[in-house]
This record gives sequence, C-alpha cells and structure tokens, in this order.
Amino acid sequence: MMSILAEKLSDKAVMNQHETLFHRHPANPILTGKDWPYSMNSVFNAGATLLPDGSTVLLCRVEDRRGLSHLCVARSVNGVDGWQIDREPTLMPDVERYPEELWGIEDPRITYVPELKQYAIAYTSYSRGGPGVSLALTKDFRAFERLGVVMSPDDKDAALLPRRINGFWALIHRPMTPLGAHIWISYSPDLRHWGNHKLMLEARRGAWWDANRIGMSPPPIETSRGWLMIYHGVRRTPSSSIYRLGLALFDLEQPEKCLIRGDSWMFAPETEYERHGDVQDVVFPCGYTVAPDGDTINLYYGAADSSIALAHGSIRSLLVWLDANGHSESSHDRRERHR
Ligand code: BMA
Repeated sequence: MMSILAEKLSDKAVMNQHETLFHRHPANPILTGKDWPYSMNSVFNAGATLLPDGSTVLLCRVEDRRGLSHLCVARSVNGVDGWQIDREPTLMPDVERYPEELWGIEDPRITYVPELKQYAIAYTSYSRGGPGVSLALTKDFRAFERLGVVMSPDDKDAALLPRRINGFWALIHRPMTPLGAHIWISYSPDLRHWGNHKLMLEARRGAWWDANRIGMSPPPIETSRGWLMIYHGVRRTPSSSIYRLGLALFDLEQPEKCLIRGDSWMFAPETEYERHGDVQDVVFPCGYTVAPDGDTINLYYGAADSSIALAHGSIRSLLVWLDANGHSESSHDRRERHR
C-alpha cells in the first residue's frame, strides 16, 4: 500500500504537469562530432531548410579544434537520419576578403526568398570588433555569394524575412547594449543599406526567465495570424546561464508590433545532452522545417553547444498555447511599469 507521503508526492507529480509543445525525437541527438568526416571539436546550432525535392539541408555550425567555427552542410532525405555530410567544410571564414570573419562564422539562419529564387543566410561573423551580422545568398548550398556585414558589432541572432514588408526587406537581429539585449528589426531597399531600426521585443527585467538578454532563435514562422517567433531567454545564475525558449506573435504587415507574448518558457534544457556539454544548459534552435501538412514543425536545435537535436511540434498548438499563456504586449507593459 502506498504511504501517505508517497501518495502526496505522486499527487504533486501529477499536479506539476505542464504542456509539452515540442517532443524530442527518440534518436536524439541526431548529429554529433562522431558523425563528422573530418577532425573537429563539436557541431551545433544548425540552420535548416527544405530543398525543392523535399530533402532537408542543415547548415551546421562546426567548431574546429582551435575553437573557431565554420559552416558545413548535412543533407538527409527524411530529415532525421542518413545524413550526407560534406567531406570538407562547406563555408569557411574568408578572412582575406571579409576580415570580420577572423574568429569564425557561427549560428546561420536560412530563409528561402521567392523573389530572389535563393536562400538568404544570416550568420554571425566574429572578429576583434565582436560578433556582427553578415548575409550570404545561395541557390544550392554549394556556391555562396557574400554580401558582407550588414549589422556591425555587437549584434547577432539575425534572420531575413522571406518577403518585403511595404516594399522593404526586413532583418530581425539582436544588438547588444550595456542596458540589455533586445530584439530589433531593420529595413532595407536592397539588402545592403539598412535603416528604419525598430525595437521589436524587449528582454524583461528582474527574476523573469527572459530577463536582460533575449534573441530570436530560428527565423519567424509565417502564420495567418502573424509572424510566430521562437526566441531564447538567458537566465544568469550564480554558476552559469540557462538558455530557454519562449514564444511571441507579431503583426504580419508591421512586424515590429508584438501582438502576444508568452509568459513562461515553453522548452528548456532537460535531457543529459542538453544539460551537459561544452556549454551546459543550452537549447539553441537556428532552424526548422515544416512538414507537407503545413502544421508539423521540425525544430533543429543545438544542445549544450555539443550536438544537434530534433523536436517535433504543431504550429496550431503553439498558437493555442500562446492564446492561453500569453498577454498582449501593451497590457503586459502596463503591468510591468507598475511593479
Ligand atoms: C550564444 C550564442 C550561441 C551559443 C550560446 C550558448 O550567445 O553564441 O552560439 O550556443 O551562446 O553558448
């Protein structure tokens, strides 16, 4: 017979349930350094997209054994296994022509841009000036055209929207300031000259899970209700930091306008491969693909800066969760101001 304490504990276990929006793939982590055809340290934070034949491309951040990162393509028919990894680095820093890549290139986010019939890759270029945002275009993930730095340091966590907004290209990014790290959006007529910078989402303050430092994770998901953004919040603890994921929804034609922001995080480091690695307690998605049903989202995320993992969710469920667990930014802001 169960003791009263055990009964109480099991009640508690049932009580402390929260909805699981993303389900980890049983084969996780799906890619690690052991899969790599050449010597390196770790693989993580991959951009993702589907090719016209339905196969999945991951543009993986690979850190070499000097500590500098480059990008390497892995292709798979089903997006889960059977990865064909380029035999050598696909995109190396080009320090001669792009000195901003001196200390490596990191964390690519891929957007297919129908108007250009190309994929746009926003990535972090890292050098003495700090991390900045660079753009490159590709048709096939074999040849790349670099556009150079588009946001000067210290800036990262960027992605291009797939279409123009009121005639202008839009780039979401995360400039760093001494007062905090918030998400901004900027506009350009030609992908090269950027302006009309607008604050999109602010890090919260105090004890919140997303206090002081946030950044967009993968490119936003276009839904009929708005741009759905998965963003990371960094909670600093006395011993380290915890990277968790939250949700926010933005107006389709005025993307700097936040419609709803989730209160709690919805995905966090829990498993061994997310909690332990080169950097502990990190889940960091840079890409996703959407299944032919238009609803299932395959989220590819870096785990503890040491491997690539996969989790499945439903876009419809993310929106339902946001309605139940979020607030419109304006009412939330009003509450915060009075605290
Ligand atoms: C962020 C980025 C990511 C990294 C994370 C945890 O600032 O640099 O590339 O995964 O830190 O180390």
